[in-house]
Amino acid sequence: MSDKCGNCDCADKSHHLEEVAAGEVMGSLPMDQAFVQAPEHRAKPSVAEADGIPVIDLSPLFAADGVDVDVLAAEVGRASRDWGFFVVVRHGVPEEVVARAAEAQRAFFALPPARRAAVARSEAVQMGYYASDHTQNVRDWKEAFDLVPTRHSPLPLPSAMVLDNKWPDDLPGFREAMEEYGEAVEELAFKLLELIARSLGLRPDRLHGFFEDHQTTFIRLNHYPPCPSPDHALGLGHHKDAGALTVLYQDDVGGLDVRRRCDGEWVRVRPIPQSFIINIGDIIQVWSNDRYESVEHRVVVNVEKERFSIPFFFYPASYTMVEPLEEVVSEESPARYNPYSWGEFFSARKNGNFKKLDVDYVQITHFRKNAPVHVQ
Ligand SMILES: O=C(O)CCC(=O)C(=O)O
Repeated sequence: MSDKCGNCDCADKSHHLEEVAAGEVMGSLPMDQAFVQAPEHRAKPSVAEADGIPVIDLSPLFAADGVDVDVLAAEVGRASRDWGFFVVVRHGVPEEVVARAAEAQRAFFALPPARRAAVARSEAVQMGYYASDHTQNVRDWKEAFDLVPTRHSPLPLPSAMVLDNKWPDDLPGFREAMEEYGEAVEELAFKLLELIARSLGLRPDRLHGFFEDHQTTFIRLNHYPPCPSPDHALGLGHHKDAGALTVLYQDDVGGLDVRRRCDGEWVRVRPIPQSFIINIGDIIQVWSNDRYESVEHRVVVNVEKERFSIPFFFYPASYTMVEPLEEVVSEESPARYNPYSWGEFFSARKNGNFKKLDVDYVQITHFRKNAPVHVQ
């Protein structure tokens, strides 16, 4: 039998087998050393639920009578500045669209391992299934499936990596549910972009152009199986989101922690039905020249319950040069970052992650003016 992979164009199908094995490991085998977090990164047995997380009602955006959108924008601006994340309710994404996507997600992860592995991502085609993700070089207790909303045709990344979808066979309604979800959440993402632009005193559509053609946005379906050792492992290690913003659906299990800006403590984000969590990402941090900052977050797992979440990573086109916007820099507030290519940054992150390279992730701090030179 040939070792050539029938699923993707790689010469060797062993990576799919690795994904199968990893899928089988989760929830059934004892902890492996690869999952063990350094003591300072482990979750304490109890993490306080956060008080005062901004919950923003977006319904004024849909009211027939003219509303003062600037009031809402100011609220978004305050939340972005003080927390770097917030929760939105009455956001306009229909409940049944979210429910269909959540149901399709559960159906996918209920497939036998070999069927999940049949749509495994590869080095060249980075959309699809995987169960061996590492954050900060420690393995995450989760499996995931990445896909791009199909209305977009992202260009190949500088590393020639392509973002083409792999759809599972014989999973009726899966693709349709994901496409419908992607379209509805993208509408919300554009509205948030407009509120953020207004809050920075910019033209409402000032940031839209970065996303109009060939955006590299993708959706991730996360599944965190029950974990025998939640005091040593994390579902997802601490990190900040690299893109512009993230629109996150979480189920009712809970486990998302964010690092509170005012005191640096990890606090738990309580699930609120029919809400989305919005994270400010690194790109908005750079565009706003640090007026808003991306927030560190992680996912804690538990012994009993599996958990599902769906982040929508709103990413610009790969040819975007990311730098502080000219409207926010001045003589008193000079640009704090050198320009960087989003496509190269994104490729480096994806590549390092796929190959599990034991190197520091490329970070926006490497582009800070006067930062030490970063060798990739
Ligand atoms: O599962 C979650 O709540 C967070 C997911 C996340 O931060 C990610 O996938 O980057």
